[in-house]
Amino acid sequence: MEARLQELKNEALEKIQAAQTVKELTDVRVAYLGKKGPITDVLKGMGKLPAEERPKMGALVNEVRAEVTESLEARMVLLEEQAINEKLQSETIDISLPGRPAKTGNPHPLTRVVEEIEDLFLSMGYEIAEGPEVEKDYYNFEALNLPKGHPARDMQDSFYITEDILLRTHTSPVQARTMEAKGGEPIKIICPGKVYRRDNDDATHSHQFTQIEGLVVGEDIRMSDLKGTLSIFAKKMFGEDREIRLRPSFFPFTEPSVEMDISCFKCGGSGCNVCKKTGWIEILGAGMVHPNVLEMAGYDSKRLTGFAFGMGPERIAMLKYGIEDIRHFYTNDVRFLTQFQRTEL
Ligand code: FA5
Repeated sequence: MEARLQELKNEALEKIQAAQTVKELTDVRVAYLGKKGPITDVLKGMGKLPAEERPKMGALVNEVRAEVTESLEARMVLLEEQAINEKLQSETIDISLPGRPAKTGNPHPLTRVVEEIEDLFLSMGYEIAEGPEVEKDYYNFEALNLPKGHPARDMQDSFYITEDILLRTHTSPVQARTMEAKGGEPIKIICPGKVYRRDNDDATHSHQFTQIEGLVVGEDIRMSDLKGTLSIFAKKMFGEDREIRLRPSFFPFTEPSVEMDISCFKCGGSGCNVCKKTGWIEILGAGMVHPNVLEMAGYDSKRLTGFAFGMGPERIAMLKYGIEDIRHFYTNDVRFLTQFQRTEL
């Protein structure tokens, strides 16, 4: 029995050293030390030995078990370490691979143009004023010299909510509100915001669009001030070479009224598809604030005068960036939006 034990021990130690993986080693452990293994069998057979031999044999079995267990554990530490190293090697990250660029958002092109215009006027000392989009008929029309039944109301088809409340059709009511609030004091504001008209949507018209209004009221404010201001605006937005021209027009809230054209930034004035062969592009409406409007808001029109202008940033953005359809601003197609990266505006 002693010889058998010695033989089993040598066999086990040999197989332990031969095991190359954690799995193989585990199999060796189960084979030699498990419940059905040969060493356990020897233990079970001890009952047949004479009583005086049993302690000696018991000690020997324990010694063999201890030696095999110790050798198993030592080998296990080695093989586990080896397995970890192999895993680390095979899973090495190649840090020389280029990273995947993260997708970043951009401000909407229209927001950028509105902010560009705001920044320009803020740099000229204007303040930003805001007003409600759901507006009283009084501020949208009456306070702007457009009493009920005035034919010029037809120029701006309106969404009425009640007889006296409507979605504002332009940003000019903010003029009227600001003048009323200022109580006769000088004013220098721009009013950006959304407006609504019952226009049929097409490439250049939207039922909801943005406007930026400008209003300056003070002593000795003249048409030449308006022209100078609009000229700076045109050059900053469309390039230093831009010329402007003012054409007579009609708005009930300004007198005289004008429409401003800029010399075509594409052909420089010789005629092309952008300016429809005229050399000029219409940009905005403007004029000297009508004395009735000043008086209705409590201003002394003999002492103070003012100019006002109103523009549509969608049309300006379309011209500036060659966008052929106003509906692109509102359909949120990422293929359109991603063309306007931060650096391009
Ligand atoms: C006005 O709304 C005047 N309140 C502007 C004004 C202010 C004149 C102060 C004088 C003094 P008009 O209806 O022309 O004017 O509109 C101004 C601009 O809004 C137009 O030049 C155009 O750029 C834009 N616009 C008008 N209708 C639409 C529409 N349906 N879709 C997109 N833009 C529009």
